[in-house]
Amino acid sequence: MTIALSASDVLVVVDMQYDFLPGGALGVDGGDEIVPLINRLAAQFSNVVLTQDWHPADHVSFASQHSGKAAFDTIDLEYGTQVLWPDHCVWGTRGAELCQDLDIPHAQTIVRKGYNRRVDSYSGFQEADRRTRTGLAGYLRERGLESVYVVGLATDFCVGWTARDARAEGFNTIHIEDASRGINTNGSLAQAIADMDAAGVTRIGSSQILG
Ligand code: VGL
Ligand code: ZN
Repeated sequence: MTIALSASDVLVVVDMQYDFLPGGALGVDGGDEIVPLINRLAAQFSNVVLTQDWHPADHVSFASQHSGKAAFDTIDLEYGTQVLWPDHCVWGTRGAELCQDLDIPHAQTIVRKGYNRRVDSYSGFQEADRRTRTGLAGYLRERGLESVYVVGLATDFCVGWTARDARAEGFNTIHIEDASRGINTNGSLAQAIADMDAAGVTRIGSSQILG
């Protein structure tokens, strides 16, 4: 059975940037494989929003900023445990650019996140301090959008956190599982799926939209 999409549905395409594609600074296995699928899905939606991970060169989430630390180590910051990453999505660099093979000319807005040096932001809705808002929830509400479909990279970080926050904001939230790929560090992928389930995020496959 396929889902009939309506004008109050929005597709949120998370972080489809060169640094998250194979060969990028934080390349996600299979990240390139989902581009054509996301294009086909996006064609079915009248509303599409993109997110873009967007960091200053000295961002707190970069292992390079913490002596003695390596990528994928964790540290404790004021707002909680932070995974340390290779430098990625530095604003103004090619790695931060959205993949040119995305074919979504009708995308309506791009939400950047992670631009505050001291706070990471996996979620498209709010930063890791769980207080600083990006404005996305207000944007969706003002546009009368009610159901949020989430795809992109990476399932266990930016996709998962964006989906959970969408649900927490009261949106009907659907993760299209085969249109996202995970990083999977220290069991993060299974954890993210469990967390989304617990939060009330619905999980579907793209065939439920594309037939
Ligand atoms: C992401 C790690 C660091 C993501 C962003 O897009 O999932 N992951 N920054
Ligand atoms: Zn990042």
